[in-house]
Amino acid sequence: MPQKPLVTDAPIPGPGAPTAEALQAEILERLIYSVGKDPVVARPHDWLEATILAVRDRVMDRWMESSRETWRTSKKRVYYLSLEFLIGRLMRDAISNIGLMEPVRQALKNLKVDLGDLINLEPDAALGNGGLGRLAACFLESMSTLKIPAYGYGIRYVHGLFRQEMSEGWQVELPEDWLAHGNPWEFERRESAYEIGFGGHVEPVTDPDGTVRQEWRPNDHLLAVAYDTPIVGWRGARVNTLRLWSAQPIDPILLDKFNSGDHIGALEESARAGAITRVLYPADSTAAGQELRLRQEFFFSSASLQDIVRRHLQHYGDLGSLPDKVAIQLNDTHPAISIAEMMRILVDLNGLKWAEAWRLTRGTFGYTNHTLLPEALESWPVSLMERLLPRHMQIIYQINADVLAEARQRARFSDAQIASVSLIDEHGGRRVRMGQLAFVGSHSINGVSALHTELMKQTVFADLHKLYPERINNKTNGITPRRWLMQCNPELTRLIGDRIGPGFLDDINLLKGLDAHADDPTFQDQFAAVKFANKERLARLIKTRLNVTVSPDALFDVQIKRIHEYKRQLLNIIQAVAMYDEIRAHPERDFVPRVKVFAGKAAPGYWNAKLIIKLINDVAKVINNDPAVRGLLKVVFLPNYNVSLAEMIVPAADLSEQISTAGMEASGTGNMKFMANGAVTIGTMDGANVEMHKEVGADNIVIFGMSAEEVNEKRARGEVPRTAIDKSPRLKEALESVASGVFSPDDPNRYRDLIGGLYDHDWFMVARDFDAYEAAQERVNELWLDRKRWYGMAVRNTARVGFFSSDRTISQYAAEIWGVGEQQAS
Ligand code: B1N
Repeated sequence: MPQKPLVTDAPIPGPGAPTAEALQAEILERLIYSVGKDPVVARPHDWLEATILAVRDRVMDRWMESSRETWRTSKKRVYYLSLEFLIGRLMRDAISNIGLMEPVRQALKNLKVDLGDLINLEPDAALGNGGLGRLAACFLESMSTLKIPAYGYGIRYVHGLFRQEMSEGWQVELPEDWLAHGNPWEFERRESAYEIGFGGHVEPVTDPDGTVRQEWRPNDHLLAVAYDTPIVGWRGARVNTLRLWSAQPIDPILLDKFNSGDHIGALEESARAGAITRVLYPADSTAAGQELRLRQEFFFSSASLQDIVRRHLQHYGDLGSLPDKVAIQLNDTHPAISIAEMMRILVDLNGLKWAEAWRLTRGTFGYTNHTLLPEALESWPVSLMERLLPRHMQIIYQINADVLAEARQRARFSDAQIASVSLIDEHGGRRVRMGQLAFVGSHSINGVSALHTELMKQTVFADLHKLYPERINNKTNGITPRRWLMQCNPELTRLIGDRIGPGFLDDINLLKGLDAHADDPTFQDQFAAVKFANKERLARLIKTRLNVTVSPDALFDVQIKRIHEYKRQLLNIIQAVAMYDEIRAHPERDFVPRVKVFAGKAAPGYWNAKLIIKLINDVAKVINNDPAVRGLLKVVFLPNYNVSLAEMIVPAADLSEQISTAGMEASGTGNMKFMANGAVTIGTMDGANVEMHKEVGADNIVIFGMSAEEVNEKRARGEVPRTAIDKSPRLKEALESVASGVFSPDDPNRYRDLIGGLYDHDWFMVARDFDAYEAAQERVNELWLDRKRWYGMAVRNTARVGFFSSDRTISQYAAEIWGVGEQQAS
């Protein structure tokens, strides 16, 4: 039976939407003339490359037109500087955004190739760790969709985030190799190469007119070479550029050394340069404290700023208009050294006066903070900075002197307040605080959810906020509905389109129209049928990957995200143990069948996180194989969580676990993806959950646990968790069974310390939130059994997700921070 065309396949405006036949010819041409393969012997990767090249061609005209238009109209440009871009696969995104899904599918079918197979063959570009990197990718797509002239600047890591495999339930890290088959999306720009220096010394030089300048004379040089990838917006609205820098040696080989027989030494410089962009640091919500990381940060900041300033000068001829034509957004502090580098470029290289340069810098930069976790706040030893970036260290001292003088004179700060706003941390070894540097050098500092922004004002930046009260603002995160609804859930998209018409594709707020259908039994049945089909698909994947059979009739209860103690996967798995005990204790009773799905990577050096993965797998093994469970509970851990796996799991979820200790998850964005796909959230009042609760209404979300304030109080009082455990027999039993080795008979003490930590201090409030969590899970069961009630909630979640579109987020950045583009109602 021919498939009804996807609603997302509305052709892009303008003449000449290509037919399947035309696309077929283009793909063939690419295969023969660019890939160099005879169709008779072409392998799947060859077809993938040919298809990407053909699609890329279809984007080229718009790309060039976008850039021409920005030049012509002298529009302000946005530069999004991020050490991470977790873009995932690009082909389906691009094809869908230019409205060619069905013709490309048909073209390939004529060539006896399956588009779905090719989509799954594309490597998943994992140039990021988690939410922060994925946010940058959603923002790029939204900026193109909203026709905002923008560049993403990042690093072209040869190896993205490690591949995760399981060895007897333990995480093992293997190198990721997304470039193994080449990258047909990118254009190498040898002409856009910049010299980057490190080390050396600073020398005062006297100009002919008598002024004295500081000149940095680095003793170590390398090149930053640009690689450009087009990022196409919805319906091809605009095509922006993701520009990634690759480090290369200035001299690829030292011939003298080579000729004298030192063949390895001759390549040393090349290897040292290459090391800078070789691997992504696998740290998530932790500061990576390595010299190489600082080198990465400076390398990429310097290359990006040189490029930005060159482009600006080329068009406008002077730097005075920088804040009017350029907005630079710092994605966390990772590119914060850019503040000092911009000052160096303006003062040392372009002869601007210090005060003027500072005004221009501040007018140009904005800084987004993504975490309050103390261990994630970046700081670098002064000694390291002096050695690697001596001129920048001088500049930082100068900035600091100015800020501290202002704090003393204008704001009459006490010594304690001075110490807290200082760019130099004097406790222990002296260190440069990158958060403080980013703050003072920016006109806007934003948090990523309402709660997080409030806490920023009260905690890390309390004194800087007093000094500059107009700077902190909130921009609640969002996700692109193209990837996270239309592409990953085409059946739901089709169903919605059939009900309320296709307008929501262009204005996600129109999803609100679904509210009126939320209690309609026919619509509920259709919604449930789509969910069921997605669950069947996930069940097949679980069977193939893990050889575990799960029933799509069960409630799919999903927690997928980085593994971290504050995200509390431990709370979830302990609850699974409690449920296991309950099922066995009551063989006569009915229970709501559940499948608990986990996925996520642990930072390689984070022992407890890795232990939690092992615990999940140990518990899974026992529960999944115990006939006494009667199939009422299954636990699965899907390895190698990445964007593509998320696209598969999210549409199949009934329940979304967003259970971080309140006050610790800055925003979360997974929560929004589940909401879009009609999962009900069980969550704490943390991060963006607070705003989800407001948008979806208290009846359509299951909230539990302590508030951020209560967590704070309990911690301040130094209250011991033991009483909470003693008061909760079910928790006690579950903890004792884990601690005593019921799930780890091969090593009964494996979890003794992990569980012991819950008795001793329980920083993350696992024990003290347990009873509330269980009660909330009980409530979920009741709701699930009332089918009408459940699907009413599910539909309302999808209907009310509009606020969490990254189009809304980006419109707010554009209007309130960057001063660009048409404004869009939020
Ligand atoms: O950024 C996301 C938020 O939705 C999450 O709540 C937040 O945890 C995440 C050091 C980080 N904060 N900090 C990081 C990443 C890498 C690294 O090296 C810190 N990631 C977040 C988007 O706002």
